[in-house]
Amino acid sequence: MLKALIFDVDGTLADTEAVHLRAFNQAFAQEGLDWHWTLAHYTELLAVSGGKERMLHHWRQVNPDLTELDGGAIQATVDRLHEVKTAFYEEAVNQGAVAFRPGVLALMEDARTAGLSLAIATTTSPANIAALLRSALGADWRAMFAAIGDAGNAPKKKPHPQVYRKVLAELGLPASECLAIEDSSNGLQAARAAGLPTLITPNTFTAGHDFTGAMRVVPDLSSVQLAHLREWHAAFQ
Ligand code: XBP
Ligand code: MG
Repeated sequence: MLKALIFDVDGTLADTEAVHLRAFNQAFAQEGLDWHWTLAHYTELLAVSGGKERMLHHWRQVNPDLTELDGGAIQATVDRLHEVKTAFYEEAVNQGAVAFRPGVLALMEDARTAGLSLAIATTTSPANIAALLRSALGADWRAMFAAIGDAGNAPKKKPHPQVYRKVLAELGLPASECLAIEDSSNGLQAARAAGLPTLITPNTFTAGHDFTGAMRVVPDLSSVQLAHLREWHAAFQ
């Protein structure tokens, strides 16, 4: 029986990646770097989950000799860039740059009314989650979620299943009684490796990903009702 919905954040709750991209480029400019990520390049870079990991990956691409630098100095630079990027992202979200994707809010409300638990499983930073969910759900957003896994408490990024395993442990439920809702191949792999049936709602950044193994792929949640999820979930077991 379906008892909990576990939502990814970036790309699933909201189309955030264009806002992340702008924030990365603003951080590079502010910190005096000549890096500038185009939309096409960023779409490729999304194969690397996590903002810090993504910047380090890019740095290694543009400077193959990076390993000769001091590891501590590299990490300090990436941490600083990420701090600046997060501030730009938060500011944009606070100014209303992103809204929930169609159907997300209605499904959350129906699930809660029916007594299901809601949870979050994301690789993104806690500050980003708070900014988005505060703007979409209001000041009391935290009380709506039984568990939140994020970059702060699950450092191994998707496709590693750590964040989903952590959320399942906090929910106290077996994976078979939960459903993950994701937008990307890395997210799908993480959820499946944790044993979770997974519904995919792709977006422009992830439309070309491989979704083999998904419970179902739908364009968005606008025509997905809780009754559908219960039916698909029961048939997938
Ligand atoms: C999303 C991400 C995140 C964001 C940036 O993946 O990879 O890294 O792009 O956020 P998912 P941070 O939706 O699978 O969780 O800069 O805070 O890492
Ligand atoms: Mg995502």
